[in-house]
Amino acid sequence: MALLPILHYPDPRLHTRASPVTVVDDRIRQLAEDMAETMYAAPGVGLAATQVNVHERLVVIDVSEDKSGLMVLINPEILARDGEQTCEEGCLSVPGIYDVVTRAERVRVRALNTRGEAFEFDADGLLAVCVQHEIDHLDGKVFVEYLSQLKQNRIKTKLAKKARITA
Ligand code: GNR
Ligand code: NI
Repeated sequence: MALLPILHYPDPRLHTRASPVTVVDDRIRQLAEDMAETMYAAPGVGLAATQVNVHERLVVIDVSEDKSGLMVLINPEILARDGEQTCEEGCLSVPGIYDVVTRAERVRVRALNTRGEAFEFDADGLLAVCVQHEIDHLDGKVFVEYLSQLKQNRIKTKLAKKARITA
């Protein structure tokens, strides 16, 4: 078990497009465990490998109140999306910043589990938001990129300043 350091926006490594996982082996299972531990410690409801500087398509999500709903999604894909919802989002890579983003209300998702088996599920509400937010990370996209350029610049300045005094 290990806590992994989380990259903070505007770190350019957050804009890396992750590669598909080719073999689901013990290395991937260990990474998933460490990412889950890191997500719970933060605490957060999701974490993409991109955020811990591993550029492979793996995310962990748990939107339950009691850590009972851990999902590990390997090579996740959105097969269908439906409707719209607007949710106030935050991100462990953009600490202290919260703003609203409009995304699909419902998504159908296909992924591999930690045994390398394909499975599909439907998500709505916060889980749907979280799946879309995490897949964006794997594509090198951070939620603040949905905000106006003015807001993005303010967030960059604020976090760059904070990084200077905490580094
Ligand atoms: O912990 C998180 N909370 C959250 C709230 C609303 C919308 C998305 C999220 S994901 C975030 C964790 C994170 O940064 N995952 O990449
Ligand atoms: Ni995030």
